[in-house]
Amino acid sequence: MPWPDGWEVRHVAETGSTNADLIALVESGLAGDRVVLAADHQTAGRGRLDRRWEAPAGANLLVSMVVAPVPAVPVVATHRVGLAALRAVRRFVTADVAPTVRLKWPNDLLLGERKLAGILAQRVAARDAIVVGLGLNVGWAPEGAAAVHHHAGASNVAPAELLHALLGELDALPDDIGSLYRGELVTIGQQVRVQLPGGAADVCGRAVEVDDAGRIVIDDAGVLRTLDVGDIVHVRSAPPSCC
Ligand code: BT5
Repeated sequence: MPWPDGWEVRHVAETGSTNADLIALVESGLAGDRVVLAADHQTAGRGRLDRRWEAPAGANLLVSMVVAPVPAVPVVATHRVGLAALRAVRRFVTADVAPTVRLKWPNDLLLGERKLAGILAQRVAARDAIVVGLGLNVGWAPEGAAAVHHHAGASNVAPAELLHALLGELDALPDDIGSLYRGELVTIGQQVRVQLPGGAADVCGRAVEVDDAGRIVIDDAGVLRTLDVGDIVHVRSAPPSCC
């Protein structure tokens, strides 16, 4: 099946990280907007904050794409990929499960309460471009995470089918995705604990909104805290103090 119009999908069997490779290609002028790099296997898949992204060879979708020029609000590039991935996944899972596929701030896809996909966006030095990488569990998930296969009914889904759907969904998104993104965020309205990088104390409270710059606003006992990075733990029942 040909890729949706205008997309150039390059494929490698194995590499360290598709994000690292695509950044190098953009830096050398060898990849522009709408170039996509997919790998069957990554030996050094990157998560955020120097964490690792794991997947056995051939099981999952491991893909990076170039967004150029950088949007006025750069984080919108990540939101678009998250929304498109969510819509693509919903096409393949059973109807009872589809509504439980949601976004978690800042960049995760959840199925129920389990992580289904993660996104890592990186600015390309000296170029007006961002590389957005997506790891989506299709055939395999680590302990405690979710994979599309387990919820896809009888038929098996290939990672390439999900990529095909994702690129189509990206093109189908409207220019302004603000309300769509917020509407799919399971985090809003929840009692949360936000773990900050660098060992700062956790922030606890109710997630009240995501602002136009993509930052999350936490109501911490009446004091609003606006955060642009962090890992969220959703705290289901609201105890007097969640930290
Ligand atoms: C992310 O980081 O969720 C971003 C992951 C981005 C991966 C893609 S794959 C294609 C492209 N090329 C790359 O090199 N990277 C991108 P973060 O929120 O930091 O989550 C990482 C954490 O999720 C790890 O520390 C593990 O605890 C967990 N994890 C690792 N592999 C996982 C998986 N397959 N499914 C669910 N959780 C996973």
